[in-house]
Amino acid sequence: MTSALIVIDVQNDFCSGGALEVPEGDQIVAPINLMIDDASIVILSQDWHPKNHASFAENHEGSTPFDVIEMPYGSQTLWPSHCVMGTRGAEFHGLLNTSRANAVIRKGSTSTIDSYSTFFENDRKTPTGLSGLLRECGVKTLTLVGLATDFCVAFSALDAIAQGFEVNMPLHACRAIDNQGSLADALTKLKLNGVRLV
Ligand code: VGL
Ligand code: ZN
Repeated sequence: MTSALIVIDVQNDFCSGGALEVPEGDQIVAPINLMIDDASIVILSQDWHPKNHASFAENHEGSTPFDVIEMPYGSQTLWPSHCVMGTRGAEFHGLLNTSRANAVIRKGSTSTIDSYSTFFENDRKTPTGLSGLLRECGVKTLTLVGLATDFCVAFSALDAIAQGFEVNMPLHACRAIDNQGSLADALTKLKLNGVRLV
C-alpha cells in the first residue's frame, strides 16, 4: 500500500526568530529529515501569502495579532504578517532536506482567503490539487508532520480524512502555536475524526 509523507510549513517564519515563531519549531527538523530518508513519496507544503493577505492583522486597521474577525467563510484569527511570498521568512528551514521532495504545494496565495490546510482553502471548497495528485499516485496512507500542530497540520489531517485517506500524525515531529486552548481543541477533533496520533 502506497504511503506519502506530507511535511507542513517547515518555514523560517514558523521557526526561531521568525515572524510567527512556533515554540520549539526548529526541534522537528531533525526527526522530519529522518522520516524523509525513509519515505517513498514526499510532499512539502509552503504557506505563501501576498503582502496584502486578509489574515494579516497589519491589513486590518485597529487590529492586533491573535484578534479574531468574521470573514465570509467563517471566523479568522489575525496573524502577524508571515510567509510573504518570495521573502526569506517564506523559505524552508535551512536544514530541512528538501532534495527528495516529489512536489511542493503552496497555499494561502489568494489575498482574500486563508488556507491552513494543504488540501483546501479555509472556505473548505477551493482545492490545492493535492488530493488528486496523491490519488493518481495510488496513495492510501498519509503521515503528516510539521507546523503548526493545531492549525495547518490539524486542518490538513481533517481534510485528508474527509478525502478518504488514512492519516498518521506523529506528534514528536509536530509543534503547536497553542493560542487560547487551540492545541487541546485540535487534538480532541483529530481523535474524534480518526486521525492516528502517534
Ligand atoms: C499557520 C497560522 C497562519 C500554520 C499558517 O502553518 O499552522 N498558522 N498561517
Ligand atoms: Zn499563514
